[in-house]
Amino acid sequence: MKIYYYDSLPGDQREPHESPDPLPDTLLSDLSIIAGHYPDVASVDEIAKARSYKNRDVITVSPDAMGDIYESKVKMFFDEHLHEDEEIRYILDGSGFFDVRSGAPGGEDERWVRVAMEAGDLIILPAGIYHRFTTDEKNYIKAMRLFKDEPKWTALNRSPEVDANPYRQEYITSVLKA
Ligand code: KMT
Ligand code: NI
Repeated sequence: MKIYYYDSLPGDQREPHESPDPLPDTLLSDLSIIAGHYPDVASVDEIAKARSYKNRDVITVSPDAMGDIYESKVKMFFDEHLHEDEEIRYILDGSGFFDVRSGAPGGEDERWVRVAMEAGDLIILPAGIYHRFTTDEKNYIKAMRLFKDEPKWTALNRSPEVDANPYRQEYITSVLKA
């Protein structure tokens, strides 16, 4: 796992886009994100149990697995969005990027932070954080998606209305303290 500021320069979203700007050490905890390497599924089972997760599925995002809809799916995952639940992803194979928002919402210092994930990496994004996902230039990732009960991963794309969503407001008040 590697974490850095996204450079926001033109170019395909699947390129690394690594900015040289140094990242604050406390970045992940400031955003209330948990991320790390979990060597086996048994260690993921433990965290899932501790957080009362009961269900999971496995998704493969690749042209082979998805066929013609691959490009449109990848573009859709890259639309900035939030969820009303935590998003837990465990990478089983391949690699990809989760981008998360840092800085004051709508402020000049608001920037994308890119989390480059590969097999064995796990990320927990809190409810209400704006984020997006893309495959990298290898165009292949296999990930486990964990959820508490029913799959509840409706993506709410960024808009003034979603800014006012109670889960977004809770994240802003309790985590960003903005
Ligand atoms: C998401 O929420 O954007 C996804 O689940 C993407 C697929 S998981 C690698
Ligand atoms: Ni998401």
